[in-house]
Amino acid sequence: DLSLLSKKFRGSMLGVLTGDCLGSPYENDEPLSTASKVILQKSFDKLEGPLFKAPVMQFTDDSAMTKSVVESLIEKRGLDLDDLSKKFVKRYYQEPNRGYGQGIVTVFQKLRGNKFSDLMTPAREQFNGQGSMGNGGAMRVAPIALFCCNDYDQLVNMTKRATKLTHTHKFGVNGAILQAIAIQKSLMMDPKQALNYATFLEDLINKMDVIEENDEEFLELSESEIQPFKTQLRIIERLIEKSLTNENEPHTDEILKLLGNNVTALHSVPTAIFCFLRAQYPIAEINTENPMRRAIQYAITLGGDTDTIASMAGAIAGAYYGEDNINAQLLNHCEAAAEFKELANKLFDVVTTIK
Ligand code: R7I
Ligand code: MG
Ligand code: MG
Repeated sequence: DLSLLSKKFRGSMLGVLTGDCLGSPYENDEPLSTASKVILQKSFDKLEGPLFKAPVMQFTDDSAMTKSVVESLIEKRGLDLDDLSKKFVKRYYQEPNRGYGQGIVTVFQKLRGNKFSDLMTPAREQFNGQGSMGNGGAMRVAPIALFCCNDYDQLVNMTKRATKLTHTHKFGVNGAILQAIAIQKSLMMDPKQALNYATFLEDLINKMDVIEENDEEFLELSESEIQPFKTQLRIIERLIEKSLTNENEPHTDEILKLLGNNVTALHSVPTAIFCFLRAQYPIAEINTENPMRRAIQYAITLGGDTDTIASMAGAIAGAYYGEDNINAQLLNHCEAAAEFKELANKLFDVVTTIK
């Protein structure tokens, strides 16, 4: 169904943008208190209501880098690392104050310094040669997941290559792959059929089991150390199970202790997937019938890297539900919403002509 698929493209791209715009004012906050959750609820209600005059909410590096990825995929009709790295760097120097990660700026400086003659070394040199484990690869991966559509091998391959321009640490790369798989999987599902969280997670677990290969040099380590993303996915399953039995709904403290809410991929990508899956069901102190809004709003209440976790949850939710679940009034309050919609349409055209 091409019309549904195009709605899902727009849903995912606008999910990235709205999650980022809505989440960024709360970045680095503590998990929200009950009083702050009431304020957040009212602010969402106002933004979704008619005739609300408010300054447009600005996007951050998450959307800026996503924009470079989608523009490059459209122009080059595929992944062109030379073009993509130039777009990242150019956009950074045009608008350096979009809240970029502390470390990634060094990569941009080195790429500009070597005039893009060596695309891979700057990222490898990050953090004393271990590479960045930040969530910057994951936060910008949505257009790649949409581009690859239903081609799984292409998705894994392209995500690895695009991520390694800035993030070479295994956790940074595998986190981006996990986020990409979650989006692609959501894109291919029928939103009218009930989503079984256990089946959804089981598939991700099986895929991460292969991706996080058991390396001989790590034989001394436990499974959670060798396959950390797989381990986190199992934790998500337990947390949702527990929350649905109601008697002992896990507290935010417990969720954060287990999943995390910081700028590392390992402690943010699984959290975003958790928010998406948990938000299919009602959540205390969040009043909305819309599970996509619920996912974004819930991600923000967890505090920490709110723009990125809300944006990644939005990307998955948008790929699943499509643009119909994004409030039109709300979009008027998000910078560049019309442009993101247009880019989603162009990407959709490219994908449908190639495939
Ligand atoms: O991953 P990255 O692009 O940052 C994205 C985050 C998102 O939350 C955005 O919204 C924005 O706020 O930043 O940028 P990096 O600088 O590569 O990684 C982000 C941060 O993760 C770094 O500044 C470090 O604090 C931390 N980090 C590490 N710390 C120690 N050792 C990443 N890798 C390492 C590491 O190997
Ligand atoms: Mg940001
Ligand atoms: Mg962030």
